Amino acid sequence: MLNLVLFGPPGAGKGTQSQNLIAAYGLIHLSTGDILRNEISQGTLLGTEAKKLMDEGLLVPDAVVIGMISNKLDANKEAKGFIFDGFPRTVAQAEALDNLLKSKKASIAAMIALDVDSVELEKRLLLRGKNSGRVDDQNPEIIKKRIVEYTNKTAVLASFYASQNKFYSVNGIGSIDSIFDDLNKIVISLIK
Ligand code: B4P
Repeated sequence: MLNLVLFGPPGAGKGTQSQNLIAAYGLIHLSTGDILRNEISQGTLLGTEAKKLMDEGLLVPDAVVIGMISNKLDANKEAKGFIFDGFPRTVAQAEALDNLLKSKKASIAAMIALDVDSVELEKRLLLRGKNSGRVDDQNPEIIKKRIVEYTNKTAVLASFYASQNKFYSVNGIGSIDSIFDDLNKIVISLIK
């Protein structure tokens, strides 16, 4: 089983590169952002509560996203592996993920970070906000708040996975194809 965590600040290209990795390796894509947006579009109670936080650029409570991931792992018992996109985002989520995978006799092979500076992030997210209508991508103040949430709560996960010798990083600026080539080299080295 090949389990990868794609890591990086909001707008780094995690969702974009996940699509390339799925096409290449047949992994199941678990994006907590997409799952939450799906709950919002279906008007569930969870979605209504999550929307308030997401629109403000804040993280959704750990227990909510850990429960969602646990359900998805149970629903995909035959998977060849998973790409975790936007999860874990806190140390509590990373520890919960390790425990969930351990109970299935599996583990994370690597966390791969996409390295992108905040000027480029803001530019990408505002552009997506214009095209997609995503509320959290339209306001520069909300985008800054998301980057602060990342710096305060998520960036520390690089050392969490580095301490397990599972941390890799690639330059996330450049063409989507050239970034994928760099990601792919790491994945090939992992499955050899
Ligand atoms: P997410 O949906 O995870 O969104 P993201 O971080 O903004 O996106 P990503 O990095 O995937 O960027 P993408 O490829 O789309 O989170 C949204 C919110 O959900 C969070 O703020 C939080 O409230 C909540 N949430 C989600 N997971 C959670 C968790 N685990 N715990 C708590 N709360 C959680 O790329 C962005 C843009 O850049 C796209 O338009 C793309 O086309 C463009 N792009 C990509 N690569 C490019 C390149 N190489 N060059 C130019 N543009 C590029």
